[in-house]
Amino acid sequence: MLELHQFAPQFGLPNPSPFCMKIEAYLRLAGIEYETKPITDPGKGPNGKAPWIVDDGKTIPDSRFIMEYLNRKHGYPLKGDLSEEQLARHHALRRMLDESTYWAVVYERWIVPENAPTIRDAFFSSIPAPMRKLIFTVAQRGVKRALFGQGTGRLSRDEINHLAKLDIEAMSQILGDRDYFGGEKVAEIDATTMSYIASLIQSPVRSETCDYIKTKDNLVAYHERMMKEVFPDYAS
Ligand SMILES: N[C@@H](CCC(=O)N[C@@H](CS)C(=O)NCC(=O)O)C(=O)O
Repeated sequence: MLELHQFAPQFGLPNPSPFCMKIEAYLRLAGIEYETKPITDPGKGPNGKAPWIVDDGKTIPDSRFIMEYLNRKHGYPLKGDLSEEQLARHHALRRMLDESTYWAVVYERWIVPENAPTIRDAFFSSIPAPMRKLIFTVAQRGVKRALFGQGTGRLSRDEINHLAKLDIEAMSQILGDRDYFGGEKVAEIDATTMSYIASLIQSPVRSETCDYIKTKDNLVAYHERMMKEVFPDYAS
């Protein structure tokens, strides 16, 4: 059976990582059997990041390549009757979330001083308290470096939240009054959108972006619907 290597569930979410959650959502939506293999150190994975899968003796890291692989193997199970143009729009939306919104989530969780202890005590709970602070400081330094290299780390907190709120506004406009980002039927894009929306609505930390998304009635209703449909074992 396909193995999904990912972090353990946290914060009432199937996964604290939107990259991991979207693969699990995809597998459930596509009806592909899988088992989860909990990890604590993504550094031990094939490219040092979570998630990765092992399937038919092949190890595949990176949610983008995992989805491509599963699409090829299972005949694009979530394509429905979407046109090439619709699929291209979904591609652009997915990249916005993975390459833009994601970094605002990371910044708020790991760097903002009032938020970081929540993440420290959740992600490093197995490490005794005095040691935990030290290990977290080292991990946080790595995250800071990544944020600075990517560019988000060079912005102020207000600027970061401003940009993330534009992403939220775009998502809300795109969804409109439809049930799914795929349209009338659920589609591959919904695995990604639902994961980011869940990470923000059920965020373990407070931020302007998290407060803002809760003002978008269509995204809140979508979140509640999708959690019931895809992750009834986590829906509240
Ligand atoms: N492009 C990758 C990104 C995965 C990723 O950034 N995963 C994060 C968790 S949300 C991670 O493992 N980070 C560990 C690190 O960067 O050291 C994907 O789509 O799977």
